[in-house]
Amino acid sequence: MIKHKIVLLGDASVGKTSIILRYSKNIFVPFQESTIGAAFSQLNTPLSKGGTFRLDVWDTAGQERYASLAPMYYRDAQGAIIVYDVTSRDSFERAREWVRDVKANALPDLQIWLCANKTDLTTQRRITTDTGSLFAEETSCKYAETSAKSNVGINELFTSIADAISERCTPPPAPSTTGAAPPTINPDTRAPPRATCQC
Ligand SMILES: Nc1nc2c(ncn2[C@@H]2O[C@H](COP(=O)(O)OP(=O)(O)OP(=O)(O)O)[C@@H](O)[C@H]2O)c(=O)[nH]1
Ligand SMILES: [Mg+2]
Repeated sequence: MIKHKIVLLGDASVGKTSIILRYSKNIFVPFQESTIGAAFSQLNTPLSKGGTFRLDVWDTAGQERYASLAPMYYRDAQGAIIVYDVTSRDSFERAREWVRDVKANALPDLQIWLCANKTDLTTQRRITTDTGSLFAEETSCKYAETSAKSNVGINELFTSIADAISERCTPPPAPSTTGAAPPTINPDTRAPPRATCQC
């Protein structure tokens, strides 16, 4: 079975659960309750080249008392969405810490999306696009801006994740040998599957 594990990380109340709910059910809950521990969902995500890709998504709890659980969720993940709230400098500082912690402890080819959420709150915004995207560039993360409330950037975020992870999991095409019989693969000499992907 193909499994691709994604984890959402970030300070409490930045909108992790709201992002998942907007994507999976197209709803927004104005007074969303804090997540306890973590919540799991499976999302069939469209790929930009067509078809769908299944993501196993862990939505972690941002409250400080759950912080010690997070490594359990990101250690063997293929992707991490590190979310901050653009109206909260503290949440951005926390996101920077998450990037550092995840890079130090996760699989080496884990891909990180830095996600600036609540962009609908334009007048209260404290962290600009330039600040967020520059930090993402410096740390080799992808950058996304979203509003779970206004449904902006959410579909694009998940499609970008599915595209990136599916590309890593798809073996490169065999060299073309026009007219020749397709090459046979000796099962004993096939490359072992990637350690990080169960494709
Ligand atoms: N204006 C606005 N509010 C949002 C947005 N996303 C989430 N919220 C609100 O922010 C609050 C926290 O959202 P949650 O999705 O529970 O945040 P969380 O990151 O899952 O929080 P924890 O589970 O405690 O870690 C809720 O009241 C949401 O309605 C957004 O894009 N815009
Ligand atoms: Mg939550």
